[in-house]
Amino acid sequence: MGPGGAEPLVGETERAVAQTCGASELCAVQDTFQGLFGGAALVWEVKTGREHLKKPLEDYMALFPSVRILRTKKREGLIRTRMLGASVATGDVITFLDSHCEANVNWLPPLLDRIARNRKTIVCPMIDVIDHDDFRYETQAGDAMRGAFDWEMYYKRIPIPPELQKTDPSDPFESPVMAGGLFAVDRKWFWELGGYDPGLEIWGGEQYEISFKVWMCGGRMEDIPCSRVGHIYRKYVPYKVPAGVSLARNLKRVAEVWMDEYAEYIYQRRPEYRHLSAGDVAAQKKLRSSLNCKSFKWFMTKIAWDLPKFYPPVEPPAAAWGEVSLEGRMGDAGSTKQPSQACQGLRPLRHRQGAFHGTPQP
Ligand SMILES: [Mn+2]
Repeated sequence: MGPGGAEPLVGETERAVAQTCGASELCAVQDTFQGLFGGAALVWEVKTGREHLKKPLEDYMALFPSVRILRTKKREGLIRTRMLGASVATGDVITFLDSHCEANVNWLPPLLDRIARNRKTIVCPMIDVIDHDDFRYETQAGDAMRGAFDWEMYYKRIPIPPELQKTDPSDPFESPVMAGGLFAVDRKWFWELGGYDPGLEIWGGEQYEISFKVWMCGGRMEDIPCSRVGHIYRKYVPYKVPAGVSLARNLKRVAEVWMDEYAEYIYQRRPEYRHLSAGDVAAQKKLRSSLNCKSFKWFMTKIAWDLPKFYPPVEPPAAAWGEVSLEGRMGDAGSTKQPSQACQGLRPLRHRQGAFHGTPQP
């Protein structure tokens, strides 16, 4: 595993981003930040008009000899940019973070521990909320919840069902899909899984792709309550998406490669996806077959079995609707116990106060 010394380094580099960009522009840095243990790399996409990401950044990073700055030659989007960072990584474990994160105290060892026990486990830290406007830090509503999606492929969070609840709420728990792009993975396992689908453009759908893939192809995924990373949920997306690129295309790629007959449930809700071109997915399908991956039905039956209770693929008839107390459940989850003393050394970075209001953005 990577040296523990990498942890403060990553914290510093993230703070460096804040310093470099100035408080008001921290969230304007879209480019992907990669923490690579046994060294760290910052991967920057080509940008114009962001002078603070040029020489000032190079000068600051010179203070951290193990950090390499890579720059893409053209706009690649976060997915291929992450792959570039991963391709130069040499450590046993790769950790991906967004560029607008602040790692909390002792966030790394609880992740590495789970990978050391089972190298095919992808692990996600708990994502805390850093407010877009004043940087205050707090847990998400409900804190520990499972990652899920509805059948338009919007990311959702659902309560941990009693069957999967641990006696100690600080214990890792299984999650069907990750929230975004904050995770650690055994480097070789990441590449055995083919990394991300390089045909995905800019942003969107990649968290489903990697999640379905790891579950269906012999691995597993966990959220780790003792590992906490703050993330700025932005109010707006501070970059432009090139013409002709759409989230729909990415989602259709993921559906076509991984979701089997369940893709139909998406097309029923989003008919415009049905005839959209997803590009060439032959290589991805071949990967799926060469890894001998299980079916999406298996995923829905064994891993995300609780998801249809909240987001049924086939809407129940009107008689079965009514007040199905999702709100009540959310309220219950809002009072979720905090991680116990088992999370040694875990302290909030800053005083937690106030409530988060805002529309989460990538
Ligand atoms: Mn983000």
